[in-house]
Amino acid sequence: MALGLPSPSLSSRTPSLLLLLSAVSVASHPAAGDRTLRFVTLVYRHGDRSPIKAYPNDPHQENAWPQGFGQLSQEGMRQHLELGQALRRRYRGFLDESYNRREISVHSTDVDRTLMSAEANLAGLYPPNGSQVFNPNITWQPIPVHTVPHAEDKLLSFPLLDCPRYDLLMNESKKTDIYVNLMNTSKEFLDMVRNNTGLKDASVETVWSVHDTLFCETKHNMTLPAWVTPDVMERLRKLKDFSFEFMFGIYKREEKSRLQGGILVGHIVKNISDAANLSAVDPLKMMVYSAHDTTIVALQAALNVFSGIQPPYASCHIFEFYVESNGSFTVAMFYRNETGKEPYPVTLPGCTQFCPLEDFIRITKPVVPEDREKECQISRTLKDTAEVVVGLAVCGCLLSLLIALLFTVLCRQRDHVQGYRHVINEGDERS
Ligand code: PT3
Repeated sequence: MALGLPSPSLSSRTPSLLLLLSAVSVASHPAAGDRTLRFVTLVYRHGDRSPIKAYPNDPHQENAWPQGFGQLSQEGMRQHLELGQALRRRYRGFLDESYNRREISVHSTDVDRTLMSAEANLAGLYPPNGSQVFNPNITWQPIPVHTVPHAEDKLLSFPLLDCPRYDLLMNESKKTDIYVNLMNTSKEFLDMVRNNTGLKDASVETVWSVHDTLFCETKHNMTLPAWVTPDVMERLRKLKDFSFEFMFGIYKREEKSRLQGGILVGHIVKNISDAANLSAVDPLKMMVYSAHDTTIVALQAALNVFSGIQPPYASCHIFEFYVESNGSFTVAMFYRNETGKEPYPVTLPGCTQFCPLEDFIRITKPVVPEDREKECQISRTLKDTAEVVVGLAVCGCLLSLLIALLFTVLCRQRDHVQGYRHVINEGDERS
């Protein structure tokens, strides 16, 4: 089972990718050194799934999939079971051997594939032993996975919508050179995709879905139509990776993050800061979020550590919070994007691998919104204000002209009426 190694992406890579790739390949074991692991946060993508949808001319429609669209496959279940087992190995001695409801809290988006992935993962992390075996025929025990309805989810379902300021930033992103160039160089290709798929709309932003469908079909040994050559798949893959960067980066990454992944960063930083209270009895040791590729990208873009490549199935971004031997606190990040390999260390730009907590908070502060709802409103820029002033002035002039015209007409009418009476009066006098 391969989760896929990073490969070059479209845009020029940020220094963070270099840091990520040049980093030491073996992660520090949580128990290593003089530091003590205190709290862990995991954000993972669900496992292998069926496609979200088919394109109109697709020979494989929904009935080609055992559970229909968007569902976790058995391969996806195995991927998460394996991740859970790897986490059990990594955190042996930190987590209790038996499930302890006080030490772990698991949250998922309200989607079948993420809920099921969390369950498969927990089966690997907490196989029951001793008194927790409730049925000798199954090496599994139920463990709660919390969720909120999609419409109320403001933490894990990205991109978060209903944000006019974000919409504006996305429109402005379409004016960037990188986007315009890509549009121009992809025009013929997108026309070809549109013709073959029967889609009305196949743009740089929407074509990821065609790649997604074809990718799932390939993974599940389905025959692809003749137009889908390896070159076509490669171009679709690049466009799909670009669409992730486009959503959360490329232009005004920091501001986009304040409206998107920065919310999750703020939440994680808050939980880590709470874990710094060493006098807590039965402290929470692990917070787990089961989510999507977009969740990991939004998070990594906010942290400025996104490599530009779609996170593979069951990939996992790890935050480890330590108490150092001198009593200070540090945060270390890791990214597991390949089955069977230790997670890669990820360094927050501007900090060290074991980043002092206060530096971690200071560096991430610019992407954590204070009041997202307010920031989502479109603020009046100086240009907007000037436009409003000019508009008002023009309206004012027009109104004055209208009043002046009205006044003149009224005066003339009055003169006319008075003149007529005068003639009558004159006539009366004469008679
Ligand atoms: O595969 O991780 C993924 C996707 O995020 C998927 O889970 C999803 O929800 N896509 C949204 C399609 C509109």
